[in-house]
Amino acid sequence: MTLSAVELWRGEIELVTPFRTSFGTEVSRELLYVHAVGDSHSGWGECVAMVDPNYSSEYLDNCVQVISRFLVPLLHGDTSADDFIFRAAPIRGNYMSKACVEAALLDLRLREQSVSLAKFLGATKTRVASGVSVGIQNSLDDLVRVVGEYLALGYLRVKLKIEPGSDIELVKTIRREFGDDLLLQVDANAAYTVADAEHLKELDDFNLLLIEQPLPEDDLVGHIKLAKIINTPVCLDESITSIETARGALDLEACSIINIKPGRVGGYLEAKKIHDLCLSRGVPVWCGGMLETGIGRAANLALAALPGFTLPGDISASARYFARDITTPFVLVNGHIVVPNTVGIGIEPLPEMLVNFRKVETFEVVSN
Ligand code: NPQ
Ligand code: MG
Repeated sequence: MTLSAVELWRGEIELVTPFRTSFGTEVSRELLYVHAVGDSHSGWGECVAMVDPNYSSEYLDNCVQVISRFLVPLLHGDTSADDFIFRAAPIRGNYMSKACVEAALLDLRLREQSVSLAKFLGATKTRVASGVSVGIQNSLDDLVRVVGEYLALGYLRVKLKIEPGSDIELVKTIRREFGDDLLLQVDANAAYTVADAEHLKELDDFNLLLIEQPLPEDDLVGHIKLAKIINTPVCLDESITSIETARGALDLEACSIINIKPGRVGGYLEAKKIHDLCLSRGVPVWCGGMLETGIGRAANLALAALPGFTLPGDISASARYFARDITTPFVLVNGHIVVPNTVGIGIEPLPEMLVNFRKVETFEVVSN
């Protein structure tokens, strides 16, 4: 029951279709995995950072540095995920780096104890309702076609990426084409300012579930003002990095819904705390996505199976993003994805996929 080494693995998987958001277009997913190797088991964690610091200030090369220089040295043979998070507290920010080390350690420790991550976190569901995040398209016709294809596959909720100049018209068109019963929401990835409040108020006519992160991540005051002006519920993504920022945003009514992403808040333990806070206050939460491969997707499913996750999230089937996932692919069954219930995160990289990846670092871990 000892952690003996930590390996960092890197690679890349092409996306089935380019993904455009207000901050850029991605055609492939560059990946970083942490592999926590023990004497009897091993665990995997996926880093959600991107190559460039566009979604947030974190980026992959920096995560490799932070993990190597500051996080791996905190680990000993018997370190638990809790111990790790406690010891990592003096390292500021760097949520995505902490989260993937924590995830690998959790997977390892839960395998040693023969417990699933879902059970450990307190899951109450065996399957999770699946939504899809639709990138900005070249035309309204393309958007209608793409949304129609996802609905035909069974996705239960649609999220449209928006940006200034490409917003009200998209929502109006999708509502007209697919009707009032479609669960529909939008995500701006921080592309607006509070001066756009009256414009965003035009979304009020379309009965959206929510508008996600309309303003910059540090503009909490702007979100407070906006939330008073528009009727569409404001949901925060990038702004929420911890239980403290979550509590503050809710207390100040900057948002009424939270998108929980374990990578963005420093791990699954923090994500559970935010879930528990929101559940106690009757605030709906849903699980976001960062174009994870099967490793991150499996762990997110365990989290999204908690009782407070009452809105369909961005955990789509593997095929939404990848022709070949690093793991056995996750598939949609009647608009849902089954939560893994075997030990740890319940899945591991396929050897035939891992051969296309590079082990870039190996760190020996001292016994105690
Ligand atoms: C969001 N994700 O909710 C994000 C942001 C995002 C599923 O909409 C490569 C890697 C490209 C991660 C683009 C979804 C990405 C990415 C967007 C994350 O805001
Ligand atoms: Mg978002």
